Amino acid sequence: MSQPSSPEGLATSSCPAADQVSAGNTMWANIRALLPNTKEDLKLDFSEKVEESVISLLQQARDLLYGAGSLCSGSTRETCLQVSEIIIDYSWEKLNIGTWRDVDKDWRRVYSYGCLFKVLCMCSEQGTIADTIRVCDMGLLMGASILDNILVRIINVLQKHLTCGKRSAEEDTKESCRKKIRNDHTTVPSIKSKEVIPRVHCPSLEHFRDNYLIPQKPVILEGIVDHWPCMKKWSLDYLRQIAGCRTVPVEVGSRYTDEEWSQTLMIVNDFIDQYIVNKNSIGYLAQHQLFDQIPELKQDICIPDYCSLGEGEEDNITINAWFGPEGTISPLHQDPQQNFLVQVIGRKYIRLYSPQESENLYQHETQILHNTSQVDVEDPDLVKFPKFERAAFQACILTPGQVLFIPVKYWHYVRSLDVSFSVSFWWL
Ligand SMILES: O=C(O)CCC(=O)C(=O)O
Repeated sequence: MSQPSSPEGLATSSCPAADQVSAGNTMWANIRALLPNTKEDLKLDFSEKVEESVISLLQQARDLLYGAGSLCSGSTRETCLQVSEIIIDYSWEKLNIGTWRDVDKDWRRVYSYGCLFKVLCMCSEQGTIADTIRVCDMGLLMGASILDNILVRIINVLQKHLTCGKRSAEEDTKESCRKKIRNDHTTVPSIKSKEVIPRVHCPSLEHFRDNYLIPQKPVILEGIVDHWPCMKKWSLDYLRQIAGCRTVPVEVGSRYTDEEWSQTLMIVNDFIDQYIVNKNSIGYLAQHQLFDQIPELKQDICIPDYCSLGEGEEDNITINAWFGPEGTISPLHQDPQQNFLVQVIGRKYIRLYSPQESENLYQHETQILHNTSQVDVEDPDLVKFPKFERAAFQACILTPGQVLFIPVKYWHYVRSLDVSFSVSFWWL
């Protein structure tokens, strides 16, 4: 994108001030190049749900950005920062009224614009890069895509100038010694031969369709992901390197049915330090936005070919990340899609119950937990849930490189036996 030259376009003077750190100048120039050339190109179109007063604030921030004063001037930057913070605070309130699915997408876009303007003020002032990335991540997590995913593109530039995700060789060596120690304390359940989930090596599409997809039978596929870059690349060091400073949602507590379970936002480096290296308690990075938020991670995985057997569009496949220490538990639950659960790092103990067993599984009665069983699978209260004993199940210990096919509505219980990273694909 060419640089604007008129006063109506973005100010072209180097910012931060000339002859300051040249790396900062390069960074600002690279970020500025991502913006539309003129203020008219930065359209602020919203439905009538967004009040006029909010649109005026957005226009004011845009005018400050493109005006003659430019963000290089302290007072312009200060005003723009204040305006963007008002936009962020006001739209934040709108995002937090009612349930998430009812939040209007335009308010999420307003929030993202607020974050964008704030980020531009922070970059032009050479605020700390990690703080600036945090604001971008908030825009990505809570907002909606704007200007061709500009927040992702800004993070790409910022990360090139970042030092906080990178650690000294000494620290890395110490940590990799620790992390090679496999977990020998965890109880690894034994699996009876009648419970074993069958395994098949690289089946053809037809073989998979006729023997597993159509009859809706679980199977472990082997040899189909060995070539995925994640299988060789992903490690704690790699995650720190590409995502160490990124803010992500984390589930705190060993299972979401526990009363003390909660969700929070955390920096990936802190998540690894707290839950994986120091093992303070259980935290689970379990989320479907990770691969959109951090496209480098998405480049390391592929969509399994077998998903083409579904009737849905590839764009509708949901890709989830499941990263956590030994001992994370996903309580017994069912989902309305077919699932390929790909094991990348560590092992997981998994139990599957067919949908026909539902009446023996005592699902919760509340709407929100209706897809989840009340039974603690590995320590069931058989007085309270007597029929659970009758429920037939299959089980496996899923190891790196294996892919478990979980048919639609199949009940699944998952406990990690090691530090583990899995990726699941929900498709129809
Ligand atoms: O790996 C886990 O903890 C849960 C996976 C899961 O429930 C899913 O992919 O639907």
